[in-house]
Amino acid sequence: MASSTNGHPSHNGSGRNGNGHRPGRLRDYSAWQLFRKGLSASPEWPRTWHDHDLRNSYDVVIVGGGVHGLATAYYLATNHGITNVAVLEKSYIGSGGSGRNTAIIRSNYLTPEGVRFYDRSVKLYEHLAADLNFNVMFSQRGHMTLAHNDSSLRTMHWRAEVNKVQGVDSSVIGPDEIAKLVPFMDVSPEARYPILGALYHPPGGIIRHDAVVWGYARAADAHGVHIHQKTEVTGIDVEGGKVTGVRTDRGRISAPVVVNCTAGWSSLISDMAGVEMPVQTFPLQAAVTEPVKPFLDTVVVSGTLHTYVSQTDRGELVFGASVDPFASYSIRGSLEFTEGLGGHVLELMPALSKMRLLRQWAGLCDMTPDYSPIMGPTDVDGFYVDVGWGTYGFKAGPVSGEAMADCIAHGRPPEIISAFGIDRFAAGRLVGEKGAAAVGH
Ligand code: PYC
Repeated sequence: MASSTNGHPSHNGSGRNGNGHRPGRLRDYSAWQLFRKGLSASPEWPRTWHDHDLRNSYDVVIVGGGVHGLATAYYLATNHGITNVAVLEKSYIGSGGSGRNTAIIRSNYLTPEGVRFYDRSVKLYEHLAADLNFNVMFSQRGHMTLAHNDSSLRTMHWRAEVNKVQGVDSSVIGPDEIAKLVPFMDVSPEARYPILGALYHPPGGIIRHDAVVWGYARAADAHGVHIHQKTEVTGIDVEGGKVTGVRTDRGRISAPVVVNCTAGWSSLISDMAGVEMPVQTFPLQAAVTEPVKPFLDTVVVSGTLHTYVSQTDRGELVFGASVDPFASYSIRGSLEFTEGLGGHVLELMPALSKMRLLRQWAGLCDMTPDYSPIMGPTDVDGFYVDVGWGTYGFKAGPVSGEAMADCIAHGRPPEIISAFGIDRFAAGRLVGEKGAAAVGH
């Protein structure tokens, strides 16, 4: 059951989607029945998605089997009836950024374009479990960004005002209120980095990121989309300024529409179509502790201390930091990260000094010059991009899928992504979202 700790609505996975379609039938099972069925092939419990032979041609080929690619396929099918769609994933679905993030959902951005866009994503996430008939465990437990100095407090006020104008619940609160929400945090004026206030955003929270990927995959598959895992794109064919198909390590596919929904490899895939991207790729590391009793029911972010922390429903603390200070495609963890993280987290929450880290991981972040994504058509007819997500990609999955599907179906970007076109860099119409980053970059 999706949880809600602060009165915001959340939904479990019992409903049908907007078209009355129920992707997969699951009954209530006891733990023992679940275990038995998990180990046996049961006709009552069908495969979540299927393997297919590669067709010679599809109407739309989506490169990248993460939340963006799968959501785009799902909304193409459900909102526009376009089902002759292939999602190509070089590894397994969710193996990239969608499985390598800290699962934070929020819409307290800095620009009106950004706030509207991410707010639509929060709204879609609120109904996603019901739409997909899959429990994505969205917990709207509130999101708090701490200000430790006057300039960040000023930015928090700025964001709160922009958020309110766009109808997003977000306000600046003081140390007393912070102490009530997170009782064990050191809000004393004697702290090395005293907390002057925070931007508090009640609808923000965390989600089960794998479940979002699996839910979209199952629902897209149920609508006839072909999900091809272990299928690497090796080239994109363009003739006379028009995309004609892709080459893969399993053969060639003709397609009038190809969509780049990759993260980490977005500039390499776009290069194959001859489209240059103003993107640089940086690793972002994160870590998780052993589980402990629930004590933290808010997401806490400190830009000054380069860290953010939340507690999962299983009790683990999930920590993240800034992106690594060098461009790289490496997803190896580093000792520098762990040491820095430990020092910073303990400044905020000294009581955690005895907790043990269990694991750490890294994802790849494609950073654009203005920290906003690049979405929509390109100069190559039929070649679309949904890339450049920096550290904001996972939270944008549903709205990106919905908007990209609309863009492909109508051949032009819908209003909600019109500010994020690739032409904005040459035109100087940047959408600066650096000030809304969880931590400094
Ligand atoms: O923007 O909330 C965020 C975020 C957290 C981790 C990476 N990005």
